[in-house]
Amino acid sequence: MIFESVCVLGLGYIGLPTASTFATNGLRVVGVDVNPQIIASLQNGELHIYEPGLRDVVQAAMQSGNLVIRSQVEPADAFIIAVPTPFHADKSADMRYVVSAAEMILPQLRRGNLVVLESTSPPRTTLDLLRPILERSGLTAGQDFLLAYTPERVLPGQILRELVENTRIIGGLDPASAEAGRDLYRTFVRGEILLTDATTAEMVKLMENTTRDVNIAIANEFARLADRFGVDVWEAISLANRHPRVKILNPGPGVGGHCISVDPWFFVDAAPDITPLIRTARQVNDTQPHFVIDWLGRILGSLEGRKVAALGLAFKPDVDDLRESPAIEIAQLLQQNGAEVLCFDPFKPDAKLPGLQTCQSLVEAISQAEILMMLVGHAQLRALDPVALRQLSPARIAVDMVNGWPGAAWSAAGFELHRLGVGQRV
Ligand code: SAJ
Repeated sequence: MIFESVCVLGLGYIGLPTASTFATNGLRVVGVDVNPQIIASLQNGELHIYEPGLRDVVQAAMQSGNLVIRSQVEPADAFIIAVPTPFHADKSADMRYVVSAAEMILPQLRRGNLVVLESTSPPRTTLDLLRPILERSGLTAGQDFLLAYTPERVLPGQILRELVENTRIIGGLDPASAEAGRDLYRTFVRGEILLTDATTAEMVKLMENTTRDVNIAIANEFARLADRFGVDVWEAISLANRHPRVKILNPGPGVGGHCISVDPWFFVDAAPDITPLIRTARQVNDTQPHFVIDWLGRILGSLEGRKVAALGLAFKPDVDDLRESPAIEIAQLLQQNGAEVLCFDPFKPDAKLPGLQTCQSLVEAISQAEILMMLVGHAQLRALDPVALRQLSPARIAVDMVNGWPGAAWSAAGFELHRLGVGQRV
């Protein structure tokens, strides 16, 4: 099939790079969002999100005339839904954005169109939720229009490269739908494109993120065990990883972001009776900030009145995304335990967070601190020079949650350095 135009619904971390990349590869693209502020800023050439290289691609796409930004869906050969799928307070999937995107497509859906869902979704969403909504048009999926699911699998921080290079899985309602999806994404995907059915593709996505979540949970549990048994978990992991079939991930302050901390719940919610492992892994990772606070209480004594510089707020290194960030949860818990916390993130120096005091600069955050705490392994924070910090801060205690500060250099500079997952050797 040949595609000349595509309409992308949702201009967030996935929709915007996808829409722009289609446009720079020659398709006419209408990017649609329901948030008027996002539309206004994009129309002024400003981005509401940070992703390395994205500004250039969006500007190139808009300057070429191939990408236009709209608040309403316009007719196109294909429609791509890339809207958020968060969860409710009870951890059930909140599919309202997918539903409203599908309803926005309805009036424009024509015979021969392809509709693709990219949003991470519970198993059978394409068949049982999306299909019936689209068929309210009077057209039948598989006969009159094509319907597919393709998971986005790009890593924040490397989205533009991974969008093009990663293997793409496309699951069709029927083989013709999957093949049409392949023809569409071939526009820019240089990696392999593998075809399957829609529900398998949905499961593949959830399985990937669930596997990562479970693996991080075991790493976090190893850190707790190492702490109890007087072992350095980082050393133990690097030695265990010399086994040819073992690859343990990194423990840390917890699992954040809008993917790995959310997606496994879609399985648990859809089939609670058969998913005890997935649920437990989620609980381990969700409680990691509390473990961190208990550990800090044990090594530092009472937190009451202690002046802490909390360095790093993002949900992971070298991104500016603060969503579901365990670093923020730890800063809040520190404060609830009586500490006086000043936060700084080099990627979001102007972050405003409820109940937390944020600083515009590193110096501001550390100049009165008693304890320096690295919560996120941003390269800039890892590279901090302890000798220089001694001149800028009265702090003599440092806490490293991500094994990012070399112990010998910090001790030589006169710091008492504590690392998460490193128990007292006796
Ligand atoms: N984390 C650890 N230890 C590790 C790795 C990560 O504690 O060893 C933490 C991070 O600090 C962060 C969280 O886990 O808080 C998630 O970070 P991540 O880098 O593992 O993943 P995301 O959420 O940025 O992106 C994931 C990716 N999925 C997989 O690697 C299987 C990405 O490919 C997906 O496209 C993305 O989710 C998504 O959108 O679903």
